[in-house]
Amino acid sequence: MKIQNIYAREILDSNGNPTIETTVELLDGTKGVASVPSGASTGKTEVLELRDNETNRYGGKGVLKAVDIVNNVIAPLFKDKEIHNQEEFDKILIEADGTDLKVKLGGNSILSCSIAFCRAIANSFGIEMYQYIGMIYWGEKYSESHFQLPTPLMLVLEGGKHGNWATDIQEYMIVPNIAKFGNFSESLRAGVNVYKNIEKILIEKNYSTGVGFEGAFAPMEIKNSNEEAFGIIVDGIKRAGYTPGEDFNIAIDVAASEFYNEQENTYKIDRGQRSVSTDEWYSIQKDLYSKYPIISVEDPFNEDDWDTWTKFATDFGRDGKMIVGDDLLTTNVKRIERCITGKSANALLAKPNQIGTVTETLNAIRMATENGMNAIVSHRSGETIDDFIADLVVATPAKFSKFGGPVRGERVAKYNRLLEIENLLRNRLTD
Ligand code: 2PG
Ligand code: MG
Repeated sequence: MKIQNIYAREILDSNGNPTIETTVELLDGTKGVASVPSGASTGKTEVLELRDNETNRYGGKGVLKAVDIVNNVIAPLFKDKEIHNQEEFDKILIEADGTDLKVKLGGNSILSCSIAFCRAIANSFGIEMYQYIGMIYWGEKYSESHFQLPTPLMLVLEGGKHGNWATDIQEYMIVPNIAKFGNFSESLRAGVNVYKNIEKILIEKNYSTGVGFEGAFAPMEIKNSNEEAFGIIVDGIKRAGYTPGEDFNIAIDVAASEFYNEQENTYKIDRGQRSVSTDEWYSIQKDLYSKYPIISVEDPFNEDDWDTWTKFATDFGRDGKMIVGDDLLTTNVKRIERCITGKSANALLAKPNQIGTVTETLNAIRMATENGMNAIVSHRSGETIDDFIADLVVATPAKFSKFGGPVRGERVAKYNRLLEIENLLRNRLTD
């Protein structure tokens, strides 16, 4: 496949911060356009998100340098070049950068090109994006039977950095029992029902119903910081007519590195009012989680504390419960390898922009799932309407999606794409 041109521009993400959108044009006239998301609670070992750092423009968050790199450094690498597949495309980018954290060209510049190329090829073949990703992932073992819709971890309450610290825990999600609801669309519908009932409960309590970065409620009136949130969710599930622990379970993202104080080696909880040691934080969490139907805990401890992670994963990560590494693993095969050896977590949160290319994201999912870990494909708190991650989760063995609440256009874009794929797959089977 010959590349005709690659070019980028600066656009806005869902938080009003600039991000990059890139177009890859093939010689046959087809195009692929992609834009990349941006995290707020980022892991230390993520690839570099290249920003202009010119404080008089978007508070330093402009991405004109990244745009310039795509237009004037990356585009010439591919001009009139014959590229055979995604791996070859990504390898050229990885080698041109040459650093572990993509500090030369920027992870955002590189990823926008990688996804745009992936989309251009799918368009040129006249196939769906998930089919092309599936071809890359499965190679000779490619079969449509690998495709499956995920169980959505649906965000209903948010705090931490995403929700003005309404709670210490960053994300509270409901997990529909997809076997019980029968399929993805029914699970989503039931999840929206719970979401709406939680809204009613908040209104009755005179709590605010404004949403945080990812489309879930972030009521500052919430008391007792974390525990009340669990109570509200359980009530919401019941009020919608479902049984907690059966129809719906709960998943959380603690994002503990965000309130860990390195100097003191303490966790600052209760909106920063109380400092507790690692051991205390461990037992507070264990107590809390034993009272509610929690089946997945993400980032319960600081991202460097591998030993405590291992202890917690052994202790809590049993009976199908997931201990999810996000900041711990940063979609990086070296860290996933360490995690597998040390049994520090049993699930990977896969985010393409933590590592910078489609190929490396697929490698991370492969390493995790071939070694008995679950994989969850995740959005970022700053998103665009790009729906690549919906196709990604369908094409790979990742069984879960984390795409936020069922409101805000940039979140709904991913859910709507999953609904579309569900239809496409259903029609194919009945063809
Ligand atoms: C997370 C993500 C997505 P952010 O911590 O899992 O919810 O947040 O994009 O801010 O890193
Ligand atoms: Mg996280």
